[in-house]
Amino acid sequence: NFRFWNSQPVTKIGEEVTSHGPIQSEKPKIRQECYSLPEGFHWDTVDVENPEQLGELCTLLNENYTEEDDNTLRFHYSPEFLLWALCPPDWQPEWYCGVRVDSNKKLVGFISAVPSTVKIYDIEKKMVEVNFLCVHKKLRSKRMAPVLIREITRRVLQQGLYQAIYSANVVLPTPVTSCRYWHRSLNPRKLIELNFSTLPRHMTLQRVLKLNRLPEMTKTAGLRLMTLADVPKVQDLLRQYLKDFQLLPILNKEETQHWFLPRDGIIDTYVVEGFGGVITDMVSFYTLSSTVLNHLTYRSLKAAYALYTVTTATSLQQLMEDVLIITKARGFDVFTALDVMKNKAFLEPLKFMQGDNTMHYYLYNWTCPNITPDKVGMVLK
Ligand code: YNC
Ligand code: MG
Repeated sequence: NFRFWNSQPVTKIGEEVTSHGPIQSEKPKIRQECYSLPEGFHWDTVDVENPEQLGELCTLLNENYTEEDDNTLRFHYSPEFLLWALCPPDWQPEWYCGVRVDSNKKLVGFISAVPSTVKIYDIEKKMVEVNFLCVHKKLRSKRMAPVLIREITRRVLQQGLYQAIYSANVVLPTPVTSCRYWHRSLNPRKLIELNFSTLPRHMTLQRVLKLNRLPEMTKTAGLRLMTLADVPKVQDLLRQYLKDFQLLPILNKEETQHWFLPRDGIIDTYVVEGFGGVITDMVSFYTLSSTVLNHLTYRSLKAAYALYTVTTATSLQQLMEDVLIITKARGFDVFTALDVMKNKAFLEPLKFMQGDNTMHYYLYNWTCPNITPDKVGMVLK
């Protein structure tokens, strides 16, 4: 197996790695023409600034991006969310690579890349983050994914970048790290009724509700939403805090603003302002809702996903508890975090439960020793 991946510059499964660096020469021959698609399909770059095309991308993802387990929940990507995820500073129009059906022009395949500077151990590299690889459900297992991956690679190489970072919940050659999802119930009754969580055999609903109860009020003085004026301070906090991890993003001002400045229903960042206006701590999360299918009571599930938390003056556990209180008050049903950075310190004390999914992180054309989750300072969307 891994017929495709074995042909790519990625670490082989089981390979012992002690060195750091690219796998392939940095001046590869770059093919001038697009890779060939099966008969009946053609390439079409998705113009995300065109609302109609962005809408088609939302539809493709909303109907095909979630791997169904039992057909009850599916992610709901809004156009605004996709603009946030797909258009950070220096985004390239050619990197939204779509596949359409010749006859009816329907969008049935997609892959994207956005620019990102990543530090891996001691080396900083300008590369891309690849995301939203999607093939329509009716076209699965036809080797369309490898064509999409080759084509986005070609388009990235053309721009003079030779590495990529990406994540998946499947095992491929070869994860640089594998992190677990943890979930904190904010609305346990609803999560149980939706089968998102199960009532432990020896527990009653009443006990679960009591166990998950949160204080009414937040404890951290000076906790408030980030504003535009906070961008330089948030950038500094992140740089100082992340530098000790083995995998981290290097963010300039524009990128810090893009990824952290609050956008309603998409990205939230709270900061702690101390005496004299110093920003001592920050915590950020993004919002991704799911549509609930075929349920009498509920139509959607609102989830928050932890991004970066930096503390210098506040206790990490207290800050995260405050965020749980805030997200609960704002109508979120669940708060999800990975076991990256220092998160392990608060997950169990704050009653997060380990989820079933693993997020494997991968590097393309880069090899380095495996990184443990507590040394990971980067969260991919
Ligand atoms: C996956 N998630 O192993 P082998 S994550 C990468 N990422 O190849 P076919 C994947 N590869 O084993 P299907 C993958 N899933 O022969 C499968 N593969 O070597 C590999 N799901 O292709 C698989 N989105 O077309 C096999 O499979 C080959 O029809 C089989 O399509 C797969 O965005 C997929 O989970 C995932 O839409 C498109 O199942 C489809 O099943 C689907 O026969 C639901 O493919 C949505 C979903 C994936 C989310 C993501 C990150 C993608 C990273 C891609 C790699 C980027 C490399 C770097 C490029 C730039 C380089 C520079 C410079
Ligand atoms: Mg296929």
